[in-house]
Amino acid sequence: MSTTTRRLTVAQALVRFLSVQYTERDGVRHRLIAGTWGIFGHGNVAGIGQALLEAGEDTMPYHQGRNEQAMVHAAVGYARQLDRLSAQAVTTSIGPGATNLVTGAALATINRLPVLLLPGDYFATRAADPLLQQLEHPTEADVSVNDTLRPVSRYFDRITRPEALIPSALNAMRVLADPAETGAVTLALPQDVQAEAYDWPEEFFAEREWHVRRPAPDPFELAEAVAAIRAAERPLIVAGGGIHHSKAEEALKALVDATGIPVASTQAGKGSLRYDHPADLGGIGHTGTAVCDDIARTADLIIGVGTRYTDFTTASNTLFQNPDVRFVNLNIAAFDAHKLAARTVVCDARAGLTALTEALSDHRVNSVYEAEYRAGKERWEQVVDAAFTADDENAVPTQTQVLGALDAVVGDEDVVINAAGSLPGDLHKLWRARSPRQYHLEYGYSCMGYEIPAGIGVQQASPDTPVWSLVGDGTYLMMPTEIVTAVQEGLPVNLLLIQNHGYASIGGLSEYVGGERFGTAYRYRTADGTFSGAPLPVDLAANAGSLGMDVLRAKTVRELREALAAARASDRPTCVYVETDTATPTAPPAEAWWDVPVAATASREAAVQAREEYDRQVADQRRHL
Ligand SMILES: Cc1ncc(C[n+]2csc(CCOP(=O)(O)OP(=O)(O)O)c2C)c(N)n1
Ligand SMILES: [Mg+2]
Repeated sequence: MSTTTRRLTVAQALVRFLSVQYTERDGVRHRLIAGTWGIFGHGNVAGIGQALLEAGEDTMPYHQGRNEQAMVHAAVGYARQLDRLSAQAVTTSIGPGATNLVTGAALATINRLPVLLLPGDYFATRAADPLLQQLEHPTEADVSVNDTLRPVSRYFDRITRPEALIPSALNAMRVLADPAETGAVTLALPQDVQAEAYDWPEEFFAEREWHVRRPAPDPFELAEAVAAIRAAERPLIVAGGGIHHSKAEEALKALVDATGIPVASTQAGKGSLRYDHPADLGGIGHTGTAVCDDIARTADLIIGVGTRYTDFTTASNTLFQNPDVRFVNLNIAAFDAHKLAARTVVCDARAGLTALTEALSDHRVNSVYEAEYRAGKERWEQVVDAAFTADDENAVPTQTQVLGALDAVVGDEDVVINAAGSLPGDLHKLWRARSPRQYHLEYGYSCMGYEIPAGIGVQQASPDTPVWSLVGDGTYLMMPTEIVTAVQEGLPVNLLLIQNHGYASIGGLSEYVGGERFGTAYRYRTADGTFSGAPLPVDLAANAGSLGMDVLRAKTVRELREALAAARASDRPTCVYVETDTATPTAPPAEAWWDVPVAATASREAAVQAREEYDRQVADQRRHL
């Protein structure tokens, strides 16, 4: 029996293959690779570039980016908005185009968000080495700069022969669609191989559906978890990003409504319950709310659902202070389920929460405990109100008042995106998440520059949803490039740009750890060699305007609210620019610690004192065994 074959280049075959891959979960189908971002150079211009051209927009939509890292951020934002059921690919030239992917790949892998990376690579034949941009390794001839993508990828292969694409492409799809393993997947493509023709079996191009599984809890593990919850006096759920990925928000609400167990959320998990649900205690940990951290300190059972327990969540292992505290972890990844010596339930979040609700339908926490956390939540609501509200509408807003103005303008479905600076802490403490996808904080990698490109990805995924990218001035300067992409694609992303002349967050941290704000302000260099002169005369609003955005400058609280409303109503990408009052403290202080080691010996007094404070705090650190 002869097999039918089709003669195509490796690049043409890959694009055709990618265009017919689908995910399926709960009976709903999505394109697994819905489009391809690309910046062309030698290494992909004649291979993947030609293949995309030949395939056409209907088969494989192409998006033009400005920076390779930013293209990955856009793809990550897209995948997160679609619960990881649809992803995008990113193609690059060899050398610098490829290594620009590394930061984006790390971000994707850490946050467990799928993206397919297709960097060009050196000639498999080595016919003309060294190529332009080739790193020649004197002792390991098969090393290329793309090997830097190995530790940040969940799957990596270099396609050095055409037929090797077949198993590798299938494995790439397996990993991208796997709810536990997903992240960045890299297929490095030597440029000569991309252009080489091969007779591909026709079956390679047949539609393929990748079922995104929802593993049910193991009966033994479930029974142990149920027993632990029944025995607990002060249980607390820690809701992580896994709840969103699994679309388990309603299942969480059902469990909470049945049992009265309160919910703390990580940065990735915020919005798992609506902010006004009586059991939603808001953010946990270093950037958490007072009520949440008080309950966490005294809880005897922590039920982690879809969380990685980062240091921000555990306050660097100083938060869970009850001597008898125990952990039950529901996680689809056994690796995370086993953290903090927990009882494990390795399963899909929705499946696990639904099973717990069934098993605990007759169980409710003590009413005294319920009254305690509800009262704490009401007190915290007043803290939020105080931080959001400005007494004088004609004054320059503080940063929390900027968030208050945004809070007054957004609807239930608006998406608010942020990743780094002082905003993540303020948002985690204060933001009132009204719907599951509203709070889009990338805090696995907390990568400055994620916000604007991610806004594009989110807007592509949800064309009718107002999208807000929140950035500080430092973040803006790091990666404003994709504004051009939003303009080109007609995506009405809103940019809220907060000018405070430097790294306010790191300045504050530096002061706390005895660093005296060294190197954190954007100021002129003075005669003594320090950056302590006047603020720099940069005009970031003009910069955003020069890249094609509409710009609204707001000087007061009132002007800001009006500008935000106008931006939201506009169908063009719009930047709302505001300078903030940094002298008036309106952000609530940290309720829990974060471990940033301080110099053990120093000649400057600030560091000596900071070390004394450090030694006091670190004494609370414990290992949960
Ligand atoms: C790519 C990257 N580089 C460095 C950091 C470390 N970092 C975290 S916040 C921050 C400063 C952010 O400044 P800005 O965006 O102006 O926000 P602000 O702190 O002023 O609120 C820095 C340098 C980071 N998170 N990401
Ligand atoms: Mg700043």
